[in-house]
Amino acid sequence: MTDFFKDIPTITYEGPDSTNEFAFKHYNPAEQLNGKSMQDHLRFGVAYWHSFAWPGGDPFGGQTFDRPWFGDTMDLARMKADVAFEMFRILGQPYYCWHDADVRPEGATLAESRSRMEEITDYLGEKQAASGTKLLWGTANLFSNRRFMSGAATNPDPDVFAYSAATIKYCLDATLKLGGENYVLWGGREGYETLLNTDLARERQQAGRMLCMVVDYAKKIGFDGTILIEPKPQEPTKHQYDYDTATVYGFLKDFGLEGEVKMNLEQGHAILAGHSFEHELAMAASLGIFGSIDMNRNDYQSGWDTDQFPNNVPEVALAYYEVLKAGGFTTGGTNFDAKLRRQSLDPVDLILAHAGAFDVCARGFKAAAAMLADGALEDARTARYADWDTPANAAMLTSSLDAIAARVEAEGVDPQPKSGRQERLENIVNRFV
Ligand code: XUL
Ligand code: CO
Repeated sequence: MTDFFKDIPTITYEGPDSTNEFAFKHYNPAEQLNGKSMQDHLRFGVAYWHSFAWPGGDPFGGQTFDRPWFGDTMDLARMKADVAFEMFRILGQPYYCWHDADVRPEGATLAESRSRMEEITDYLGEKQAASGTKLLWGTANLFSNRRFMSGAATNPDPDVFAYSAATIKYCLDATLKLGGENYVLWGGREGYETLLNTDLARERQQAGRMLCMVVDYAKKIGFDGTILIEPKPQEPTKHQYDYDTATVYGFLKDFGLEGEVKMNLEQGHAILAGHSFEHELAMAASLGIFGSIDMNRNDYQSGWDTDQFPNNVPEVALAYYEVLKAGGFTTGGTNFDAKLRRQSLDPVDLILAHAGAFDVCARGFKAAAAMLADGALEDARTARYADWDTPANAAMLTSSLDAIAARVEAEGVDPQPKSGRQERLENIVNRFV
């Protein structure tokens, strides 16, 4: 036991009328909806990195957080784990996620980094078993150390490719050992700063081969979780290859991996790509590659990846609407890849940021489920395309330009514009949020 969160009570559900700061008002983990508990629908996960490894820096200043476990010894890594699992107990969320670099200090050599990973995952495994908290996903940090400054798999230096492969291998081993339900690849440095020094075709090939080897190795060791790619258009690189869902799908198709790899979609990354979050979710679902979400938002004015906790129920509702239409989560979940603002110094800020985010998501999720059950939106969408259901119209898609042209003239086809009814549909959404 540490005393980091001393005097902070366990957060439980008290209902929408509660004014207790330390209570859920909307997230009742046990509440049943469509035959499943809210806990099982939402599958909340806490990100180790922003909550326990991030010092509060920004481009103009360093550490603001004073955390007793900051440092690079294994004893401090164990203290960090103790505090993390104390927060998990207070919040009661079912999952957490890590990068290797978050949970233990890097060693002087790859072998030492790997053996430290084995040591800390023994400890994390004991803590998981004692608490019931599970690993939603593991991932390798292939972007912080200066060796990765020119990329990991896409690096011009084959030694960095090799180092990256070896790092992913031990991170996959660690994820399997801890029963992780997914493995994530976010290509933070897989991109370029300037085309003047970049061979795009070669780098894309290297990234594709690395991903094939990841999929092969996961199968070899019997990892039956989902391999996920997390797209982001830029930042830290000027251009990142995993730009958005549609771009990643083209990449997966090229390497024959579209049936092997799914997407971990992040709200803030969707915004950076010039999309809405629901666009990315709907696109992934339509391509059969929806996997999991990072539910952290960006500030719409600052234009960079601010990783804030969600607080906009209508936005979250539209996101979960797409998640529900895709059939909900299987191995995926709702990870909060979210960090406090650097002025939010207190331990209690960390707890209540998450508790509030759980409530925002629960409200959004319930609104989404109600919109889907109501059916008015889906009925309107179906009606909009109904003319395609007639045999003559459906046959057009396997016809030819000249045959269609002949029919247009013979039948005097004369399209009559119809309203898209956008405001009426937005009014329907407003009934639920
Ligand atoms: C970076 C980001 C990462 C990934 C995991 O923007 O979202 O934290 O989620 O590497
Ligand atoms: Co993320």
